[in-house]
Amino acid sequence: MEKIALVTGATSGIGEAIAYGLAKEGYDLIITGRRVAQLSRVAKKIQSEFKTKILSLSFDVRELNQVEHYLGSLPDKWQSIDLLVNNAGLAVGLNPVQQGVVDDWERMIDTNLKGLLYVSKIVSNLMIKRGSGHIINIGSIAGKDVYPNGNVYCATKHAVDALSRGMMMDMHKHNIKVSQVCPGAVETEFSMVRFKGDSEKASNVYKGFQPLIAKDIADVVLFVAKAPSHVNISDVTVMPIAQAGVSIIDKKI
Ligand code: NDP
Ligand code: 8X3
Repeated sequence: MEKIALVTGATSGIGEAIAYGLAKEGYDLIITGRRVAQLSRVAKKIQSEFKTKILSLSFDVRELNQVEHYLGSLPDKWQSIDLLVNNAGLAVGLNPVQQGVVDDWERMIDTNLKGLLYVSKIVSNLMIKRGSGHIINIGSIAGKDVYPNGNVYCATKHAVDALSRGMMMDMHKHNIKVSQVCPGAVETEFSMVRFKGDSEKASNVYKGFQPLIAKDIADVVLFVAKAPSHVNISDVTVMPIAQAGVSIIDKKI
């Protein structure tokens, strides 16, 4: 087996691009996401180009029993995970707290925060047994600052920021690196999910400037993953040139 990477949320966007980039680098892959057809599309695309061995696991990171079922009983040869990319995440809705939708809040908190924890607990224990590993959390510029109506999404990404630092303290004595990559605006399915399928609202987010593409973030994740064994690039923020802060985007419209 080559080195093994587990990428959560690999069915679209940033996670898909990271999986592709890691395959190109020679990693074998465990890819996850809820959408079975999308997972199979990604696996086929990668395997049409590379000799990558792929284990596709379709589960919901919010469901502890599903996470434990799939990751707690991995076939022996897939347990030696060298790299975990905690990417699965989402924003749902954009409202002031007083008009917040509780179900939206729960989807964000359960996915971005609890899901990341459920996956990390199991995988970090596998890494600790082997005495090495690397965990890269996909945070956000929304984990460094807040914007109007972004309240709960920003809170979950601030939590990822805190967790990344806390996990680094827990893991470094086990020779496990923990890093965080924090993107600014990247054009993916993110805004379609946030606006619940309203394509006009979603496409407006990226109008009037050149956003990042998923590959831009994948390239940074690969750079972080490929650092020499004594180097941990612990926190990287990546924005489009038109963006100078979470809500400072120079739009030419
Ligand atoms: P996408 O919507 O394209 O991808 C999100 C991925 O997360 C999908 O693969 C989705 O898979 C997976 N996912 C969501 N919920 C769950 C769940 N409950 N269980 C399992 N998998 C889940 O958006 P992005 O690629 O943009 O988002 C990836 C990460 O990047 C997120 O953490 C996001 O917060 C972060 N980010 C995005 C930015 C952007 O501007 N796009 C900027 C900063 C950070 P499926 O639906 O198949 O379950
Ligand atoms: C996604 C970036 O600014 O839309 O994390 O919240 S933002």
